[in-house]
Amino acid sequence: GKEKWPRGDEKVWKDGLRAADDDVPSITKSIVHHVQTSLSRQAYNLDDLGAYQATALSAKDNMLLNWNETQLAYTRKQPKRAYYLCIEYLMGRTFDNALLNLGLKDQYHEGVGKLGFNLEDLLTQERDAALGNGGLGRLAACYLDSSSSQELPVWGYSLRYKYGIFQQLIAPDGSQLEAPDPWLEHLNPFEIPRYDVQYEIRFYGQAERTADGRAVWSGGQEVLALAYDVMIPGYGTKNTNNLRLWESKPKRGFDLQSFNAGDYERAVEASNSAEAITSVLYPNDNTTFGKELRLKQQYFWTAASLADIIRRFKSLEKPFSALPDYAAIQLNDTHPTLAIPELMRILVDEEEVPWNSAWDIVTNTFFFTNHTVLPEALEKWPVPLFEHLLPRHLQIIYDINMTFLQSVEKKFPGDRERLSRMSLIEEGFPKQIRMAYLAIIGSRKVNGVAELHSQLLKATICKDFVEFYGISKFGNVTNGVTPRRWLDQCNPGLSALITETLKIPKSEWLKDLKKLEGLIKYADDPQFQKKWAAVKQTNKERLAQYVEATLGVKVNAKAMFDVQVKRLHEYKRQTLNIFGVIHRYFTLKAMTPEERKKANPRVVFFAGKAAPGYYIAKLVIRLIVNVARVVNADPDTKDYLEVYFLPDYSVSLAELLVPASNISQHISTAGTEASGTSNMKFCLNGGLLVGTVDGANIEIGEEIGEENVFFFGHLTEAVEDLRYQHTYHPVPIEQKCPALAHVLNEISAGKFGDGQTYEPLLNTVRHHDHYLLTEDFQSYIDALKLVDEAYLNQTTWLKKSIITCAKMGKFSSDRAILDYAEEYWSIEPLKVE
Ligand code: Z15
Repeated sequence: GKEKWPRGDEKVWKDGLRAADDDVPSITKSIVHHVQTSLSRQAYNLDDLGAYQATALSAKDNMLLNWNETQLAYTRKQPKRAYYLCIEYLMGRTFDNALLNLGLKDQYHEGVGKLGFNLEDLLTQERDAALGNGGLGRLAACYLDSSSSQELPVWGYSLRYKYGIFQQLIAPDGSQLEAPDPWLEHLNPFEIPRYDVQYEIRFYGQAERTADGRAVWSGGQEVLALAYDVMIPGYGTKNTNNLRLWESKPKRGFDLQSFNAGDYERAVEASNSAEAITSVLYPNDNTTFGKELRLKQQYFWTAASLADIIRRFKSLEKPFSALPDYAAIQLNDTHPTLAIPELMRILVDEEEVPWNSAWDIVTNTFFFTNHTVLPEALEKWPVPLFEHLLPRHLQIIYDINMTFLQSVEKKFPGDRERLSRMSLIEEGFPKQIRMAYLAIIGSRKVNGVAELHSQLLKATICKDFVEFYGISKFGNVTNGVTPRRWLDQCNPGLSALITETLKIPKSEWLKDLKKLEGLIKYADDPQFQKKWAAVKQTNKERLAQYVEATLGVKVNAKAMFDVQVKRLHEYKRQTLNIFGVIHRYFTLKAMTPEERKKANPRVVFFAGKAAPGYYIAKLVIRLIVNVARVVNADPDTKDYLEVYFLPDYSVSLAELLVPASNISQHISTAGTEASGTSNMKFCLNGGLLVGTVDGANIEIGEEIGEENVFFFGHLTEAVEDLRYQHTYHPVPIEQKCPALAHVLNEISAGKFGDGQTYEPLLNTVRHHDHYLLTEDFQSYIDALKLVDEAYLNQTTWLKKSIITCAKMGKFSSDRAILDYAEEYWSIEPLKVE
């Protein structure tokens, strides 16, 4: 029979239970306690870092109480849960968000003050948790915030990288340098190691087939996965979900043979190889990188996560056929696709479920989101590499493929072309496994991340699969962002103004963002406009202060702030922006001082990291830095144009930039940016959008009205044909776009430092022009001219800004996560009382 819990005297247990420290005296007591015990320090000599750690530990205690209650409620009520598998979580800082969500910010402010510290200073002691590259990882972070806030039972699973995204340094010549990000070098107050949650993960070895399509996988290397939990508090609720991160460890008694043979060094090396798995985040965004260690990361993570999910399911004592009633597993991009053959392996080899029943369970448990249609980002793994590392999984994939192709043959008899198009194995030397196809056929449903992207998916990558399965397997969930971090926290001035104007508590509109529409009726109100403008001005000055403190330069905060911040990538076309800046510079130079006085002063900010091996992207950074050097030093234009490249873009830097923009640029070649999410953040903070008709820009335009957006450029439908023209009937750039030709020639001629340096970059535009700069440059310049004219009239500008913010309700990640919960995972909110 079952043991009785708790053991011992129940009353003694009950007496030991703590309540949350939510009044100021209890908070200060708990902080002092942590200074003395957890940190083993004392009041004298305590610096900001120590004070931050003790204060964060005290806040963590409060979160833990909620976490415990949430998990207990899940265990007791056994709801269906969703698991969000994402290889990146770009969390940023936790502390401020935790205080906001716990509703304890004021109390902590006061308590910390009593101890002689300033809470705002302590908040900046925290290092960003930067376990992600860009949009994909930040989206996952927003979705966790919304899951807890909407009281949905969702857990995240990922890897606990020892080093997050590299720190970016800019050398004097403008080159990007990369330094490691040792974010764990101090205590991380927000993680809980779970030494009782460990799994053995195997690599390499042999797979020997037994009866009924089963097999035994043995030998090879075994490592341990150790769980670390990160609490995800919800806003205005007790619900606190979990993000479980795996760390790789050598197995105890690891390579005992080498120890016995007296080869101590070899054994230690092997332990290093185990620890290497979760050592570093791969710094590539929107491109693949076929390294064995990356495949090892993917398997290590999905195998540990599945072992954990299956262990939890087994404790319910239900038949495996009920798995889809208790678990939905979201595959975020193809990186966790190995979970599909891994679940087949567990069910068939270990649990002795017949193959067909196992496949039925699998295809009702997984869901797949695609985040890009760029061909270079579609994952394929060479069969020889894969077979060496995961021999049993290759057999399973071959078996899945065979059964699948038989059913295709049945539906489309004799269509050999179709079979080879749809096969999980791409023929060639070597053969490659198409991970996206495996994710599609192994999932219940598939979705894209904005309307246009989901349409393109159905028309391209998924076309054959739509014909095979029918359209209803393929859907769309437009991305969203959390208004807690991306409005209330990063822009407290605007948040307060909104609350005061709507005359409802902020907790209401922050959880029901459509309520922002209540601002529309004030869009013309001069008093309100004045306050709105004042908030923006304060935010611009805050950014200017940061730039002065970090770069040592004074920024003209009266000028329009024009921002493009995102990963450096050719398809995102930071080149278009910097060429536009050069064009503007030449135009200003050619004016008389009198004419110049009528110009709209502008400060252009760039920030973003380039993948360390992405040569062209790094050249773009170099060009921006050197253009900035020349332009900012020119007394003729100084009052009208400044350019800055802010190094080491991060979530925390975004929190300063987003509230300070007058306009932001989202100018990808049409059809290339699946969604974009920073576009949503800028608009939510009343910045206007300059963009192409691409990704979520389109839906933003639909919501806020096209008259409030500066759209330009060719449409997706035109792109294919234009590229064809460029390849087969090229027209010299001087003829096609003289303004752009002039810019390129001046760069070549050495106007911004040695012209030779930039030739490889300039040639991408002169030849092929895959991203169609020559086609869009003139309309881009025209759009920026319209921006200048519109900005001259501050009354109409402010109206646009207010309406933009007011109509962003759709883009809350609460809406997005509820969409996943209802239309995909079939999970329901479970309120923790
Ligand atoms: C990434 O950040 C995105 C897609 C990817 O396939 C990879 Cl590997 C990384 C981005 C998209 O580029 C962006 O358009 C989208 O908003 C974001 O994912 C979140 O869906």
